[in-house]
Amino acid sequence: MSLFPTLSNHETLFRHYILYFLTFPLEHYKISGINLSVPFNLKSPRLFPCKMTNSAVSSLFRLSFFLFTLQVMNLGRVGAATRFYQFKVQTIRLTRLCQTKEIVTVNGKFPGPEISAHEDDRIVVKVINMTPYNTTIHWHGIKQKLSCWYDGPSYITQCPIKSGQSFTYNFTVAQQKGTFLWHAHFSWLRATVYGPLIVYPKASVPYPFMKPFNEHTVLLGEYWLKNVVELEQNVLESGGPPPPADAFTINGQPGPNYNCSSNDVYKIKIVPRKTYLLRLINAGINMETFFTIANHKLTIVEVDGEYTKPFATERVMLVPGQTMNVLVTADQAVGRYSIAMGPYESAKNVKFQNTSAIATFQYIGALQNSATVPGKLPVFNDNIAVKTVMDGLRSLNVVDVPRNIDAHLFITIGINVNKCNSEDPNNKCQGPRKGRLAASMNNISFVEPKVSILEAYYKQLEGYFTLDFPTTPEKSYDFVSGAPNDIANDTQAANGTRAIVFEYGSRIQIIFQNTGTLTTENHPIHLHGHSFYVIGYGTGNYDEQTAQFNLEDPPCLNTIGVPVGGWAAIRFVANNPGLWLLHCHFDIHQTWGMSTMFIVKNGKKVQESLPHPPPDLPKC
Ligand SMILES: [Cu+2]
Repeated sequence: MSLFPTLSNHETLFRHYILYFLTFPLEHYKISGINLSVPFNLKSPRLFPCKMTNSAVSSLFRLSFFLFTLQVMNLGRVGAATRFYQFKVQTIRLTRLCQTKEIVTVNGKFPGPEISAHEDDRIVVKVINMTPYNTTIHWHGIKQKLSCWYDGPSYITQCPIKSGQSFTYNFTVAQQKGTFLWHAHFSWLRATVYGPLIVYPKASVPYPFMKPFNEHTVLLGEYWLKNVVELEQNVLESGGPPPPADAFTINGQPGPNYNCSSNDVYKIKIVPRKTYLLRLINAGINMETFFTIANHKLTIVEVDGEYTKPFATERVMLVPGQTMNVLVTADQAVGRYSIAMGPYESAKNVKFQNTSAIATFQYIGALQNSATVPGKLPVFNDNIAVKTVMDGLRSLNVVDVPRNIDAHLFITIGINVNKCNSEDPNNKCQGPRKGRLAASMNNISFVEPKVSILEAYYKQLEGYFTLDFPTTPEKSYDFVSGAPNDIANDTQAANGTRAIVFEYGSRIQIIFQNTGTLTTENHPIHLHGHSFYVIGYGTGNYDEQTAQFNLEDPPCLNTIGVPVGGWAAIRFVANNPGLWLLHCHFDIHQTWGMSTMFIVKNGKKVQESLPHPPPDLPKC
């Protein structure tokens, strides 16, 4: 919940002054025994005594100059406001699926509260950790231009906020608008610690499509009855696969297909013949999911906070971390229609939740007890349904895709089975062939450090990470059908906390290649700090000779579902100095090591350089 209403420019400026006075050393403003640090006395004539010393005049001059500077700075952000929020991370007791259990929430809400802003606004969120766990918050899809310190992934850009501590995130949504999400970025806490982050266009700037009658945010989630932090620890310890979620949820509600849930149904009430904008957000943990509304067309108009050419479809697939705006017109007979969410599982021999979450798309005027028209989801492994939607994604306008490339990367992504080195194989090596499951990029399994890597990089501390992440896999083989050494059982990954360094402004192309080391699978790869153009994708091994690229109007995303047993090509300009995580947005794959880090060096100018760390940055 917003602590303050939207602030006008004047109010924002005044708050800046107050914040300044509250944070600047007070002794700077002691003049002739009068303490200027009390900002509310500023307008009092008694503030300026008759007898003023030289130092008093000097201090007043400095003060006036500072206030003037602030005014000038603020003029540079005409129309932008500052939105203040307070996030109390706290546990509550929640009943779902016949059981009451403790879950971690923000402000006691599940799903969490909405943050809303307009393009170019500043967002300030004080996060207070009242739980026994570590936590951080990541603002998924927000580029954090020059504010890498506030990006959020624990042990990457910051140490976690420990129990009882707080940290204030402070960033702008510069040149960004659309649907995003915020979520915890520690262990699997984001299973319940997530919420929408909606950035509206600037006042008086319309959507590039028909103005909807109303908007609704639809958060897709996965719900576990077990404590998710312990769940992650147990899975890691066992070396085996994770258990599936106990339910899918739509805005926190599983719907009537689950036990004890016939009343736990989210409803969207709609006026016949009107058109609605649904802001779909996949906040799931380990599953990609299909989404449909019975008998209604979904017209995609935005993905990952970027407008797309309108594309009408009966169903969509969202990978975890992905957002999608769709228009839906209530053009059917007055009644009740299912909103359905179900699994897309492209891996083989994997246990997964196969019961759909159901919500209701309910026309005003529908009879209370009328039957709900069922929705039709694709079968769980319908790769064609996924490709059909992907083929329909095009940027609204012709976009500026980098044509000349400074750095070509080829990154394999896949699951590994590491050899069991434990003396307790029955408990510690529950993966296939009595090995331990792992995941990797270029066959290197990311080892999470216990320090903030960004801080280590900034302070030039040695020994915490290396700069040798390879730009191509160290072994070349038939990625889709073979193992690294072409020997059926060699599926071992190397370990490391490695980064790759880019000069400021580098134009980068990455081919992500799925491997079949254990099983091929669609992986949702997410890049922090940048969006990227998805210029091509296909099945099988990437082949430069036959690959076809769209350099005119490819979609601009921050999370790409790399096709199962296939590849995807992206391009972007590394123009945001700092250290950015690239990882699979299945938490289990991230836990197993499917991550790496990009360092973008400072440019030549101040506005191309990473600022100093904030003073309240948590310590490890
Ligand atoms: Cu993955």
